[in-house]
Amino acid sequence: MTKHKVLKKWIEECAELCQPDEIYWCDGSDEERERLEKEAFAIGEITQLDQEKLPGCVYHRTAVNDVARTEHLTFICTTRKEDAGATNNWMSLEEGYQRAGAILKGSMRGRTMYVIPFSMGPIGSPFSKYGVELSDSIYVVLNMRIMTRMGNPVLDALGDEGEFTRCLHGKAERDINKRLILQFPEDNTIWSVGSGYGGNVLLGKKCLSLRIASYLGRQEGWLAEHMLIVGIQDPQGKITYIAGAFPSACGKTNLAMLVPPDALKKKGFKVFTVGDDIAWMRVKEDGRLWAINPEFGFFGVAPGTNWKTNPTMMTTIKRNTIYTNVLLKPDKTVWWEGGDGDPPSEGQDWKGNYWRPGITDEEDKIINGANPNSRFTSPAAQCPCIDPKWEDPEGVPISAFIVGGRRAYLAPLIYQSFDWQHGVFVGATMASERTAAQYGKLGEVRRDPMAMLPFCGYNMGDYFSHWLDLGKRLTHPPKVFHVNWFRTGEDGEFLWPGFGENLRVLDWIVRRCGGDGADARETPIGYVPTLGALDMDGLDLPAGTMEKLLSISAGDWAEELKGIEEFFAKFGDRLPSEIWDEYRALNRRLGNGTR
Ligand code: OXD
Ligand code: MN
Repeated sequence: MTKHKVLKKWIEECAELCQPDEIYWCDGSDEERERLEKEAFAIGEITQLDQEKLPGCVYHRTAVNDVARTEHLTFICTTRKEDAGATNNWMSLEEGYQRAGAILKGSMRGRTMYVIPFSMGPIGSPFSKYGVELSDSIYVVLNMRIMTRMGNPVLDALGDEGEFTRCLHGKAERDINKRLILQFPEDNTIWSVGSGYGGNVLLGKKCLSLRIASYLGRQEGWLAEHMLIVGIQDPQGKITYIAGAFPSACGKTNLAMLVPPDALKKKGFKVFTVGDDIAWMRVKEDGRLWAINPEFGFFGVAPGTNWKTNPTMMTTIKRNTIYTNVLLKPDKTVWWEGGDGDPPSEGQDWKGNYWRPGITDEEDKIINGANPNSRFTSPAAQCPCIDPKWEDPEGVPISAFIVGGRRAYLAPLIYQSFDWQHGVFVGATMASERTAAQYGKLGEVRRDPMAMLPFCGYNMGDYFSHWLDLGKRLTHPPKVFHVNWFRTGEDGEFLWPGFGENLRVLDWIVRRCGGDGADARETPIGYVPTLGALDMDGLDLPAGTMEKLLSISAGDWAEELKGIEEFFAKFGDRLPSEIWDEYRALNRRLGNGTR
């Protein structure tokens, strides 16, 4: 199987702890998939869907108390607390191993431990990292086959002594009081126990590709970011790659798969998807930043995905897809709120209960058929607009970053930072307002630097320094832009139509990068398009809308600065002085003198 002594010894140790009845090495073959699916059908872990309408698709429900990432049970385990920093939960290594170990102990009795060798990134790419996940869940194996390159080729690539991230996952009792998601960056190790939900248990994704990888990236001089990667082909045929960071519920996956509006399509615009969630980026000899998507599939939120919001994804998920916690229809197909067509007249909801439209609970509240965080897991290769270079081991060159959030009034539709350092400040001050659909106070601003708040595996003050340092090595740094698709008018309605029309904004970005001098005016917060600078062919907005979308209120920004100052204070002396310089410079440009 493998001659990798360290790997074998580690597996023995984990087996000693968890006491599985059997250990099974996953080879990644199609035959294996079929066999494991059959086993999972037999024990009811997954259900086969209608193979004519949804070929290769299966259905799964997680435990009712286990439907989302549990950030309060997620810890960075480091020797020194300050290395995890103010925005992470911290535990010592000893406490982490001891507490999770006590839950894992003997927890796989009567079960099989699957050994899942996987690669984040194309096997053999200088960007890629290998991991081995041990898990007692067939659902995890089936998901990892879609989300990562998995099986024998990875063992071959690891050879006798290749470095790998040690990932141990045990479902245990799936009791929320016995659930821990632990990252040990100093040991290149992840332990996840007590959960069966994707974000907590597909350890290659958030745990490895963001928390552990961001730590490794700092040590090794590269970036692991919570970013989509999209290629925009202009009418001349030139493709410009953009990476974008957005907090959840801001349309990241939709943006990665944007469909050009007709007028721009006719001109020759095309959009290609490289990734929808994670980007790993390195500075190459040419002084540019190159990116890969380390993942192999999409683990996307189902509700709200439909033929209007994301037709590309709708096509992608018609085959070989795992549906989790959506509504199961009697004809063994699936449905979700904000999906297509009328709701079915009845079905089984995500909890497995009988469901029909309008059904209410004891408190008279409408019961959803699908959990709001229900998901699909689907192979990226099935995406109709997947970029021809998405598996290029060398990655794609990034010309621009876009960051953004939901801001009802503050931020204009688009602005460009003055330079790299200012761009890092813009990313560091990213924030999004909570919507009615989210917990917390409506309209309350959650600061989420680079959308990395729950994913940065080390002190976020050091993370800002790392960005600043990396910029010094770039002779052609990506330009940094901030977008806000969510600005509203006095009536509370969105001013900008969003979705495919966002390409008009991306086109302005591309032109700003290409040096054709797309028009902009300088404002205190950065460069903002002049009225008329966006290509509005085929889109008629009511008079005065563009003015509102691009306006900047010094008063609102003065308020914003107070929130930023409060947030930055958390980082104490780990916040780089350059970030405070940018804060003061913005304050000055807004006409508030020095603070
Ligand atoms: C995700 C997330 O699932 O960011 O991608 O939570
Ligand atoms: Mn994400």
